[in-house]
Amino acid sequence: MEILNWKELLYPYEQAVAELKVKMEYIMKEYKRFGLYCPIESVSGRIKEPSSIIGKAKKKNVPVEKIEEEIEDIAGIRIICQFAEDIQKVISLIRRRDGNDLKIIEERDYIENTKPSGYRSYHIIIRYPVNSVSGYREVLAEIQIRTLAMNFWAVNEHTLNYKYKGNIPPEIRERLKNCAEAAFNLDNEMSTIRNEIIYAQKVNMRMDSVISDIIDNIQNMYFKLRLSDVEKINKQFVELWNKGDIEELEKFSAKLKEMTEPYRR
Ligand code: 0O2
Repeated sequence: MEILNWKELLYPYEQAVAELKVKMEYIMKEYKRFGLYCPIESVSGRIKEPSSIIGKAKKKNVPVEKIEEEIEDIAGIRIICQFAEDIQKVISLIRRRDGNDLKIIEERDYIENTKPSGYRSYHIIIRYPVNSVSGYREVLAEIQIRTLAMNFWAVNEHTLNYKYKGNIPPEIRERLKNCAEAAFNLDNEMSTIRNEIIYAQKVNMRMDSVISDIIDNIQNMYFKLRLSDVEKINKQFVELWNKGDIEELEKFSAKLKEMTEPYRR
């Protein structure tokens, strides 16, 4: 195989992964900012190792000069969702960007069409534009979308595949298939209490936000009011906090905001 300038080859992929990660993280931030449930649990990205690129090129009979065109996952982004239903939402969010900041080349649904190994995940192959000081380029990238349970299985299976160089012993393969089945059932079971969990997450977010507002306001009062008055307010806050009633805490927070309004001008 011809010698490649790996640094030069991989740089635009590195940039693509970094930009795509930031874009996904901003989607997450936007959901949080509006107090909405976010279909993305976490995002990660990686550049494929040169040894792994060479291995894949050899396996697929791809000549060096065609690596960039034919190895689609040199740049990879992984989006993890809490629930199987969220995957569809994430797919829609990505499809909406098609023709804007990325171009969808292919979609592979390994959830509907589970691989014989038991692998489940949704893949979207994209073409992504990279602008750098050396000019404009387009690179291929693979976006993998899967649930926490699907990921748990895939990460462990990948480790075993690496150890056994793709020849996992049949008894372990069998166990992995059982694990894939268990992960599938876990996703289904979790889906039945999805609404309950989403509601609980929203209440937790409201609680975090109201408590940090109250603490900020009380903090400011220490500079403006008499110490004994602030301590009285602090005591009321601790009592409400112990009760844990979100509505009462929100009313209390609104009252404090009103009280501190004149100092903020
Ligand atoms: P890595 O180390 O994760 O980068 P192929 O080699 O034909 O299976 P192809 O044609 O590039 O792969 O596309 P495919 O099948 O969509 O798979 C691309 C990636 O999906 C793989 O990259 C894995 O990350 C993941 N994947 C696919 N099948 C499996 C599987 O059975 N188990 C696990 N754990 N992951 C899988 P790489 O290059 O194989 O590996």
